[in-house]
Amino acid sequence: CKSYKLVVVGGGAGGCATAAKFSSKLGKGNVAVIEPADVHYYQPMWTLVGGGMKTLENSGRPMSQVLPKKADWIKQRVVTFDPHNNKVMTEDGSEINYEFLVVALGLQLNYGQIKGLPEAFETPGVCSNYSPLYVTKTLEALNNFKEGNALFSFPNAPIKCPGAPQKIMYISDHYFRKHGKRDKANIIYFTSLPVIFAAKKYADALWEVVKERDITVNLRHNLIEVKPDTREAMFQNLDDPDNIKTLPYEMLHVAPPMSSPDPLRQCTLLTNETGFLDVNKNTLQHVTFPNVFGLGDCTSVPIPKTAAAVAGQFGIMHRNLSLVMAGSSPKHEYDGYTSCPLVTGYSTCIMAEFDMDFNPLETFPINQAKERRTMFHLKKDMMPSVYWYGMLKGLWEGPKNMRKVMHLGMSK
Ligand code: FAD
Ligand code: UQ1
Repeated sequence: CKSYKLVVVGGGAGGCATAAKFSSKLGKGNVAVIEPADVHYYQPMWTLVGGGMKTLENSGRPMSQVLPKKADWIKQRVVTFDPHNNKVMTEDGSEINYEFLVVALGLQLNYGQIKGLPEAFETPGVCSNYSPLYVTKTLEALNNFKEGNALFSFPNAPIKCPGAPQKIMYISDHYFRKHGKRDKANIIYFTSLPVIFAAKKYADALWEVVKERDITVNLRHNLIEVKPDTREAMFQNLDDPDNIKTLPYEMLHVAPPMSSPDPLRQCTLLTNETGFLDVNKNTLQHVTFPNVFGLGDCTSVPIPKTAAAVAGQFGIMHRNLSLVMAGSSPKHEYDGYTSCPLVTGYSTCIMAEFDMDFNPLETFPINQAKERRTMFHLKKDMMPSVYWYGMLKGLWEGPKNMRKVMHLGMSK
């Protein structure tokens, strides 16, 4: 049975950054990352892959290349947590002991919860930017679109990058215009939420975008079934559950329901009532096990889940964990910073950035609710390098310092 000073579960955005930081600090043999995947994907690129601006290959690197050399990579899935005995179990039956644990498992995609959807993915026109299995079907659906309904769904569950289900809709609108088929397309957004976007400043801007582009928005509607044989999708009105709308589709883009991963959800010692890792939302330390920290999509921190948020959390988490390792208590506090680059076509983007109260927390001293080319290039051409060479090496903690400089020290 192996034993480490620090075990990191999950080698995605948060786990990889954490392993890089602590393996360089603690040295070889002291840090392990448990991660089953062969490929590490930069998921934020999938919006662009769906629209044909990047390829799926552009978005992935071999896991062996991105995980830090000084950490031991245990290529396994964690199946059980035992926080009272400071150990985790992996699929092959091994036990791994830790002094400190960082949980960064991300989210599980539950496509199977929508009746008929798994079968519908085998047919043309049904796509999803959320999975490497289905993201390349999005461009195919756009290419093959002739005429009819193009439907875009947002599920009745917390998801990562809550802007992504509508980003691809704006890209599709632009694609249809560029290819002279916009007048043949009826674009409709169905969201389970009561709002178009959580932060009001950007929601107001997005309502303008949908109006201008002639897009229909149905709030509080949830995709419950897909019928691939008749090419129909069924949406339930969440405020009037007996009211079910059935629409034919030519294209259907689905954001699946998501949840905390099963192995974590099953360990109720570690999770809250909704199944997420129960951490203090400011210090990121677990509420009952002080030697456990968490960051990223799998935690209970009440903010929209994004890689930008993971970057901000990482800066706080690694400092607090270092303090706890040294026998002291956490003193750094996360402000809830998150960012969602709302791509609105092939050359524009609204750069939403806000705090835990959904108040804007913008990096640049310009109105970021406006659609801009500069922000599109930041998202498409600059963020991938920030991610691969900054974030995954434990060197990027979000744009906080940049924001302070840009606002001459007067921003939070
Ligand atoms: P992840 O990066 O998802 O990593 C979780 C890791 O845990 C994975 O490597 C997985 O293999 C591993 N794992 C899972 N189960 C187990 C197990 N049992 N044992 C061990 N390991 C396990 N964010 C932005 O900031 N900006 C954007 O523009 C943006 N756009 C997005 C667009 C799309 C289409 C998608 C899908 C996401 C987007 N995001 C964006 C969100 C961003 O990708 C995530 O918020 C971020 O990756 C979360 O990091 P994480 O470390 O919490 O989880
Ligand atoms: C960010 O920090 C980040 O993390 C790496 C992202 O993930 C890909 C983002 O999409 C964005 C927008 C940020 C925030 C950075 C700036 C400069 C606004």
